[in-house]
Amino acid sequence: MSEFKPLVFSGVQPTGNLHLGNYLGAIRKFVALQEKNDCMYCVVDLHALTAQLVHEDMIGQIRSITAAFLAAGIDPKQHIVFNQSQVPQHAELAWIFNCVARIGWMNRMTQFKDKAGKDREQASLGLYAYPSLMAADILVYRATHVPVGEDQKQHLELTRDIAMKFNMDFMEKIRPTGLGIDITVGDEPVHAYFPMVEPLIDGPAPRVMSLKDGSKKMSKSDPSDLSRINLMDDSDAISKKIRKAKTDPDALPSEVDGLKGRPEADNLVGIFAALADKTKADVLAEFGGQQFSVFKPALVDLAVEVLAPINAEMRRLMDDPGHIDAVLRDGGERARARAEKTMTEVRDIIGFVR
Ligand code: AQP
Repeated sequence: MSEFKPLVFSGVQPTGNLHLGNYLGAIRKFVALQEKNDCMYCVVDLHALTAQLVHEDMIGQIRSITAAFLAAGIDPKQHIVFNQSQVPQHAELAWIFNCVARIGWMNRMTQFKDKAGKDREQASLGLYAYPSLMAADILVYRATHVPVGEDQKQHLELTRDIAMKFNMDFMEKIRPTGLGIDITVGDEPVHAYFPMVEPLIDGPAPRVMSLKDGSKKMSKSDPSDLSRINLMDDSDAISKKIRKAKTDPDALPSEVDGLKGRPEADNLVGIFAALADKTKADVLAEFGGQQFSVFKPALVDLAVEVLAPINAEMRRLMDDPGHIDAVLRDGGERARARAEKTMTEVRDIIGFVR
């Protein structure tokens, strides 16, 4: 793609209990990527205000997401772990991107439609502008790769559109600064300041569905706690939720094709495959022809085996909030230095007086 130095960036909102979807769709990928890449992982607390302004325990939620990052295996010394509000440059760049993005682009965002619901007039302006802040989160570090679940795909396409429009609109101003690089987008040569980010969505579980409804994604904000497995759930809760998970009366098929039209069965097999680091075909080779009464207990054992150590480490870390805060402060300081470098350049490109 480009000669931009590869940099991985991703964020998680402190909006409630982290669940298996967040873990399999995002956090586990964060851990895998840190081996070969420079990575920045952010608790995006400014985003948490978009759907609900007042949070009873914002500090606790931020610490809990940070604890999940660390418990899952992210190394905050080698990489950067921080919370978004410590780096005001995110909000500054988001304002500039609000002026780059077009209303027509924002109107197409399906997550806004889902989250705003029927009473759109009552949704916050922040919820509407959320993708523009997300683009700023990524591009304020000129990050190149973003591991996310499938639900974020459209926002990353918008991030590319914003980067492209900024690059094109300011092309003549970027060139004399010597800050840009030549990239090719399609067949077009572009003198770019911002890279075209690559979403990293593939993985065994890009979209984990609700345990109560196989057509809805597993979500922190689902009112039913039985719809999700939380990283803080103990083994009894995990067992209860999997036992109560919606299924159909048929036995599991022997081939992946047989999962078509059976969203709940497909979801449970997908979760098993992701937790076991196997394919769905492997799982069906083992459980094809078996009833859920056999499959569910095996899934409970596997989920507890994978999640119990993370759960225990999260609890241990949460007992030492001073340590978590120190990690965030250190990460925030390093992130601010990087973000300020970009913003100094962006201010120069735009032509603000220093
Ligand atoms: N069900 C899911 N399957 C796979 N990946 C998922 N992610 C979220 N849900 C699933 C991924 O987790 C990362 C962090 O998500 P987030 O908290 O920043 O926002 P979200 O996507 O809005 O997650 P939730 O759980 O649905 O939260 P609420 O209910 O607050 O909106 C992202 O990479 C996301 O793709």
